[in-house]
Amino acid sequence: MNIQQKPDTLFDRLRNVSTALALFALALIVALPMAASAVGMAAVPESEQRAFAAEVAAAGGPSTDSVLATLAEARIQSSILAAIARPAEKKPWKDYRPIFLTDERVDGGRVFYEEHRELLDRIAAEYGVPAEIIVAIIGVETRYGRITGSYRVLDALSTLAFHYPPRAPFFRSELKQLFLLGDMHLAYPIDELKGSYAGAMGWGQFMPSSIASYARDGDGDSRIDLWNSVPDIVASVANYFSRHGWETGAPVAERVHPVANARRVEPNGLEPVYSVEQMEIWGYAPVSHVDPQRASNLLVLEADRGDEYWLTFKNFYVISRYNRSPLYSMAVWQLAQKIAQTMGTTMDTTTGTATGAAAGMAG
Ligand SMILES: [Ca+2]
Repeated sequence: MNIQQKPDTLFDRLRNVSTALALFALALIVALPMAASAVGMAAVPESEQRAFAAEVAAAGGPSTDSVLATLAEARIQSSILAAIARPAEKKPWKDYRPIFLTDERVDGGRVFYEEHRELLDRIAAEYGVPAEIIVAIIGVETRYGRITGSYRVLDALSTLAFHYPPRAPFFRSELKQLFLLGDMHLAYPIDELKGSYAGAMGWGQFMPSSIASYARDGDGDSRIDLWNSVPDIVASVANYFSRHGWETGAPVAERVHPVANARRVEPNGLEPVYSVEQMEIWGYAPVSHVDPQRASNLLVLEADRGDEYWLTFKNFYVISRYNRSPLYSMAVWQLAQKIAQTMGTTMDTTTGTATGAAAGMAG
């Protein structure tokens, strides 16, 4: 759910979309008659809209006619197609890190944490996910709720579902889920919802499918409001991590200084598939002690002073379920550590949890 990206799998999928396909989609939209843009979804064959609407109705959503009426309000936005066609960030870590690890964002996290301390510590204990990880996610996604997206979600999802062939099935599914969510899961009527150009919503930038699967009612009013209820937002992010397998008290990542003739590790990726013991044999001994049997993987970051080598573990992988970029995961984790530091707690890198008198964490 990066800067303005969606939660879950989207970012990774986006980065894999070829520019050629994206430009093809853009060409299609540009080729549409002006009138089509002006009147919304008119350029989509009526049969396709009707089939979609009938599918939503059959799945227990609003009636076919109601869905069609809402779709008629959707506006195709060439700016959405342009945004999604933009090549995914290929910045090296040394240029990516400064975007998120700013004093302003760290201080914003401290303010947010202090303001909602009781809630955050309670939710952290309940879900077994460190409070500063939850705070960091909200900070990276939306600057603590300040930038939640200015696109109409209906426009975003309709545009991408019906006019972006490379990812149409995914966005069609998300649009369908949006209609199925209903009033209990959305703070506003569908045609008034605002979000990212990819349709991600609220302080944690949840896609409709993530709201359906992971959103939680944190304040007990039997509704889920990811725009206005901080308890709902915090509980939902914590639940997202918990449900994706966050290991309470387990490490996230650990620096390594490889030996000169360290073996190349390939493939390497986000999934922890090599034991720490194996990595040590290959020339990557962690700086601090880690259980030799713990599963890990190697991450190499292009930093200011040359390459940085890291062993990453299951919890690093879990962060990446929010956004498939390893840079994203590292930024969230380091921001979380900095926030913990400013709170007078220290996020122990060997346990992945905050410790200290002020932490108040049960996780
Ligand atoms: Ca609620």
